[in-house]
Amino acid sequence: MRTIFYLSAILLFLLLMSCSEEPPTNINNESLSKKPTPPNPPEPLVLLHNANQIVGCSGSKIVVWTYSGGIYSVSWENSSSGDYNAAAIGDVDRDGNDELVAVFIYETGRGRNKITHKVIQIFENGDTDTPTRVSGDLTEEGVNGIGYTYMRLGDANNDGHIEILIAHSNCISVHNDNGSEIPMLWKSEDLSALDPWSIEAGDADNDGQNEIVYAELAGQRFGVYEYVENNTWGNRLYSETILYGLDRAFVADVDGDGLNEVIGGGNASMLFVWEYINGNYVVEFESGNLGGFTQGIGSGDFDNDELNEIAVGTAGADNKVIVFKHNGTTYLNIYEDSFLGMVSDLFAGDSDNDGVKEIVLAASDLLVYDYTNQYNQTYSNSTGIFQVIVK
Ligand SMILES: [Ca+2]
Ligand SMILES: [Ca+2]
Ligand SMILES: [Ca+2]
Ligand SMILES: [Ca+2]
Repeated sequence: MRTIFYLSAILLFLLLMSCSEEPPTNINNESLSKKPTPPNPPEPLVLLHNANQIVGCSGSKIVVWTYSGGIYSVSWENSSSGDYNAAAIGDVDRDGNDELVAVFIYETGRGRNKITHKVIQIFENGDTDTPTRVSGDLTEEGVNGIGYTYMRLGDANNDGHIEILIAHSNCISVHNDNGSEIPMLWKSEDLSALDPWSIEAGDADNDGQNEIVYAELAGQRFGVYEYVENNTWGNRLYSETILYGLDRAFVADVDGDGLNEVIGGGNASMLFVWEYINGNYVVEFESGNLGGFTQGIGSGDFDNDELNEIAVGTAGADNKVIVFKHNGTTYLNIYEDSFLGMVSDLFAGDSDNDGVKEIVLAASDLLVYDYTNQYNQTYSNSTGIFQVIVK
C-alpha cells in the first residue's frame, strides 16, 4: 500500500514537473544580460492600399517590411510553431483591400500518428497572430504536405482578378479566396517525378492571354499550361531542356521588342532566356557559369530607361547579385556585387514606392539594391528569410 502511495506521489510530481516545463526559447547574450521583460503584445497587420511592402518567410516566421521616412523597418511579424513556406500580398478576395496570403505547414500527433498538414492562411488588415481565414487541408486534396512549396499571386484564368498559384512537390494548384472560403479551383496531374519548383501567371506565348508557367527542377525545363475554360488548364507545352535543373521560370520582355520572353535559372548556375518561336520555347541566350546556383532571379526596369534588366542572385561559394542588360544584340553583365549569405530568392519590385523597381533578395538577410544609389546595397537586416516578394 505504502509503495503504491510513493509511486503515485512520484508520478504526480513528475506530471507537475512536465507541466511546468517551459518550451525551449532562443536565448542570446543580450537577453541574458538584461532583466526579463514581458514580450510586447503583437502589432496588428497594416497593409497599405496605395503602397508596396516587402514580405518574407523564415520558416517559423512571416515578416513584413514597410518603407517610410527613408528607411525600411519591420512593421509586422508573426511566429508560429510550424513552417511558413511562402507568403505574398494582394487583393485575393476582390474587396478592394489587400490581404496577406501564406502557405503554412504544421504537424499534429506524435510518432506513428504524426500527420503533416498544409493550409493557405489569409491575414487581413488588423490581424495580429491569427489569420482571418484558413483553407481546408490541402493534403486531403492530394497535395504533398512535405517538401518545397512556392507561391505567387497572378491572373491565371484571365478574369481580371488574381488567383493563388502554388507549386507543391507533387503537383501545382490554383486557389481562389471568395472572402469566406479558399477553394482549390484546379490541381494538375501528378508531377512528382518532375519536381515542380517556381510558378507564376504570364503571357508566355504573346497571344494576349496568361498561361501558368512553372519550372521543373528534375525535368530541367519549364512547362506552360494554357487556360482552357471554367478554371481548367491543359494543352501543356514544354520548353527546350537545359542541363542540371531549373528552379525558376518567369515571363517578362527583357529585350525591349514588346514581346515576352521566359527567363530562368537554377542548379545550372546560369541565366537562360527562351523565346517563343513557331510554337516552341527555344533557348535564345545562356550566360556562362555564374559561380553559384541561380535560384534568385527577377526582372524590372531598375534604371528607369524603359528597358527591363534581369537580376540574378547566386548561391554557392560566391554569393552575388548580377544585373544583365540587353544591348540590342545580347545580354551583358553590367553590375555585380558580392556579399555573405546564401541567396534563396529574389524579387524585382518597387519596395520604396518611388515608381522604380529595386532588386530585393532573400539571402539570409534581406538585401535591397537600388539603382538610384548606383545599385549599392541599401538595406540589410538579419532575419534568416528564404523567400521574399514585394507588393
Ligand atoms: Ca498567352
Ligand atoms: Ca521581348
Ligand atoms: Ca532599364
Ligand atoms: Ca523604387
